[in-house]
This record gives sequence, C-alpha cells and structure tokens, in this order.
Amino acid sequence: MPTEDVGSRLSDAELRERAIDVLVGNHREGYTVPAVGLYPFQWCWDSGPIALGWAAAGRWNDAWTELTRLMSAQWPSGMVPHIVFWHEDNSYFPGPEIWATGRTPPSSGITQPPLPASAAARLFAGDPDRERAVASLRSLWPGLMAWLSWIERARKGPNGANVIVHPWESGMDNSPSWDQPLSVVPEVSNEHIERRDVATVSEDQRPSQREYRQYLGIVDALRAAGWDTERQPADSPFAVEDPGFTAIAARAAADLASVAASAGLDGREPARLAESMGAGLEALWDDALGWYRPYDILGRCSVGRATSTGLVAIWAGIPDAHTRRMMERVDLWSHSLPGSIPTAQPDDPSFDPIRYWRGPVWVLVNWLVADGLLRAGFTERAARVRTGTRALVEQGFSEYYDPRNSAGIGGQSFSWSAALTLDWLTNG
Ligand code: 2M8
Repeated sequence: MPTEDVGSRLSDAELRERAIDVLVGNHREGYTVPAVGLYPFQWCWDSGPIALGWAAAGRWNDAWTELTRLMSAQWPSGMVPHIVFWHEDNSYFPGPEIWATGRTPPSSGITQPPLPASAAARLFAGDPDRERAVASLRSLWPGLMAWLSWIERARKGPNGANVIVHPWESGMDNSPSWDQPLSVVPEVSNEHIERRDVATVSEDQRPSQREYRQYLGIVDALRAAGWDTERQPADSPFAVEDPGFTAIAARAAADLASVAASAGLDGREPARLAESMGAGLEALWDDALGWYRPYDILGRCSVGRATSTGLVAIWAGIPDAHTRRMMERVDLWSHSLPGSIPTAQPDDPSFDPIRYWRGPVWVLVNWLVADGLLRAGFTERAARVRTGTRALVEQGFSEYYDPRNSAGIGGQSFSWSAALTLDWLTNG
C-alpha cells in the first residue's frame, strides 16, 4: 500500500494514525468491539484481524490478549462462540437472554470461521519478543487445536467440507448463497422481535425482517435441542457445507502446522486437519460455474452463484487454474463496478449494492483474497485489490462500501477495516 498509489490523498502516516484511533476507540478491557453501538461485544472471527491490527500498531500484548480473551470463552466441546457477551449492553439484539446458553461468560451457542487461529500463527511469526511469542502460542495451542478438531469432528459434511448450522456462522450473514437453504427455515415463533441494528444503520443496508425472523427461528431450534454442539447439524433446520468457512479452517490448520516446530509443538495433527479440510473444500468446486459453491445438506444440492463465500477459497491455497477462473470473472465485474470486489454477482437478481453481504465490498474479503493471491504468486492482481481497498479506507473505516461509487456504508469506525489497513501499511 505505497503512498504513491494513484488517487491517494492521505499519507501512510495519516492513514495509520486514523486506523489506530479507531482501534483505540473500540478497545475495551482485553478485547475490541467491531463497532461501538452496532456490535458492542467480542465477535469471534473479528478478533483475528483485530489482533493483527494491534500487532501492526506495535501493541503486541493487546494483540495476544485479544485472542486469549476470546479463547477463554471456549466451550468444553472445543466450540468457540461467535459472540462473547463480556458485559451487559442492551444496544444489541439478540442478547444473552435470547441465546440462553447457560455459559459463563454468557455467549452465543454457534461459532464463526476460525480466523483467530491463523492470526495466532501470524503473531507468533512476527512478535519481536520471542519469549512472549513462544509462551503465548503454547498457551493458546490446546484451545486452538480443540476448536479445529471439533470442526473436523462435529462439522464435517457429506462432501468432507465444513458445515455451518446458521448463516451467522459463515460471517457472511445474508449472502445470496443462503437464500435457498433459508427458504425452508421456519420463522421465530413469537410475534415480536426487537432489532436494534436498524437504529444505527439504514434498514435497506441490513438483512430483511423475514431473514432476521428465520435467523431467530434457527436459534430457537438449537436452544430447544439443548445447545448440544456435537450434533448441531442434525438439530438445525439449516445445515450447509460452506466453502468460505472450510477455506478459513483449512488455512488455520495449515498455518498452525507451519509454526508448530519453532514453538516446540507437534505439527502433525494440524497438518492432517489441513489436508482433510482442503480436500473438503475442493469437493465444493463447481467446474461448470468456475466457482466454489456451498452444498445444502437438507436440500441435497449445491446452492448459490458466484459469491464471496466461494471466492475466499483463494485464502486457503487452491489450484492456480481455479484462482484464474474466479479472478477472470471478478475482472469482468470490475468494468462496471470500480470499487473492488463485490460480495455477490452483479448481474444476478439477488445482487444489492448496499445490502450488507449481498453486494457491498468488504475490507476483510479483499484482504483474504489479496493475501491468497500473493501467496500463490498472482502479485499484480493482489496489488490491484490492495490499491482498490486503499482508495476505500482513505474515505473512512466503514463496515462496507457501495461498489458502484465506493461510498462507505453500514457501521462506521469499524475495527477490522482499520486493523487490516494497519496490517497492510506495516507488513506490505
Ligand atoms: C455481522 O454479524 C452479526 C451477527 O453475527 C450481526 O449482523 O448482528 C457480520 O458481518 C459478521 O461477519 C461479523 O462478525 C459481525 C461483527 O462485525 O457482524
């Protein structure tokens, strides 16, 4: 992200200072909220990028603490919850009383992609204090491995890919990829739901009311089944093999395997998991579409078109031919939509340029794709994604951006947009 990028208005130093201000403003005791007001707790996969942001800011203790705090909420099965409600705050719905998981600290009862495991490996490799790096990784290791083992054990689908039991587990909540499996999910039984997100963000940028009622319908079903994290794919009315989740899990296992030996740990088990999850991901490749597609277990078919959940497979390390085919399609999109990579296919009827995961550009998706491209040697394409992302974040660290005009929308002063900018500014 060099300063001389065409269109740059801010210097690296100015951008850096603004990004640090966002993280500082969102920092709580030992963890960082994604956005004040909109998301006032600790979110699982957000913690990964946020930890990298703290490291890039030189605040290594905060970086490690972000991860240890998250992992301290791990369930005995190995599941790491997608939200940890560290304190009371009624500005978010559904809060702990709806989840009613009975856990201390209060948490949701579903997970999110295990990006924090990759963040731990990155922190370990980069931390200038080697003693702290070794001690921190060694203390996180059993929990991270238990998480990945639980994913392999309790969330392996018929194609060998990883199963999500709620769209929230994908992190890409209202992606058009979930429309078909969600269409058979019953809505929550009670009449009244108290959405708070629409108090902060315009309703046309958020999931629909029907989707929300179905999200809560799934929570109802899992709660009624007693939050048994060993059998959630059977308990949920929504069970889908997700390429994005699988890619992040496969890469997490590979990242842990790659640093194990230098920390005096055994890398054989994470290497085995990486191979197994990587094979599951490949099983989701749809050669006719030229994209990775989710598989709906209950409907017994592949679903969705070209969306971000298939594209982030690039982060895992995939065959070059698959990367090329997906990026050729992305290049076609960028003729009409200059604001970098939309999260859904622009000529699909489901596309909506401002509605959350149905079209807008997200810094995290760009970062995952650019990193995967770079590692696979697609240097020029990776640089293009970064340049496009820089033009967005210079306007402010928004939650997401309209790909038609690059306007920053959704929540503002958003943690991972700032954190990943810091990572790029610091680590190239
Ligand atoms: C969004 O999801 C939460 C539910 O988990 C929500 O809409 O209330 C998603 O963008 C998700 O990926 C993200 O982790 C979370 C916090 O940033 O917000």
